[in-house]
Amino acid sequence: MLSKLHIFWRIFLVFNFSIITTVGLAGTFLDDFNDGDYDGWKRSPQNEKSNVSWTVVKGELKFDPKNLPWDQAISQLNFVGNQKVSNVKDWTDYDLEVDIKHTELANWPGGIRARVDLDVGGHYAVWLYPGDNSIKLYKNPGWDINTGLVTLGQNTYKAEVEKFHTVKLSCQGDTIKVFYDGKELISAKDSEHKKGTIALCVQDKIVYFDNVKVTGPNIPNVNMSPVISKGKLAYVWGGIKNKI
Ligand SMILES: [Ca+2]
Repeated sequence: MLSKLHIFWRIFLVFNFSIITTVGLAGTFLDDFNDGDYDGWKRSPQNEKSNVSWTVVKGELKFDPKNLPWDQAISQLNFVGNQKVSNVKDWTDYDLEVDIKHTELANWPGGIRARVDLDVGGHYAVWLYPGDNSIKLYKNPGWDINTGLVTLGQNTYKAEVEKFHTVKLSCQGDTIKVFYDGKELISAKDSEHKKGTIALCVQDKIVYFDNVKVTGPNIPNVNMSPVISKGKLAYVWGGIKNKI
């Protein structure tokens, strides 16, 4: 039989271990959706109530346009924060990396956004065009991609379906860069959008997103999908109880 003090210390250590593994590296925000939800993410005002779906399937975030016409399907999911993250409006200089899997060699699967202004929707965006192997960096003053879009740069890339590839949008001061699988493809200078949150954006194709990672000096150290899931924690608790 273990004493009450031993039991206390065992429980204390388990909780500390879970907190340490959840926090991770300094200045890094992570969401790998392995906890089965997308807590903290919210749809943009554009088509906010349309019948497209954003769902977590086997630890990946899936967008399905549900065969709606593009102007009803187009949708964005912004990270707006939750009880763990409250400063998204102050995210200034950071790199956003997202794994993206396309399902067909066709245009209009969208891309990712950074420095999104949650009041009016202004942002920088990377859009991929698998139909013609091109990738573009845009800036845009509002939620709707077609309300004043300006192309800041473009390049070609080798599109591939049914496999994840990493897209990075780097915003450091007025230098905006785009990387694909670690290779720099676009570099531009622009100072219009200075801070704001991140977003995933799709027009009218099925797209999978995973491993959202943001790094920067004012980015909180948060893992939105903790290493020790509720199921595993219950297992650990069960193990402790059996030994008591
Ligand atoms: Ca995942």
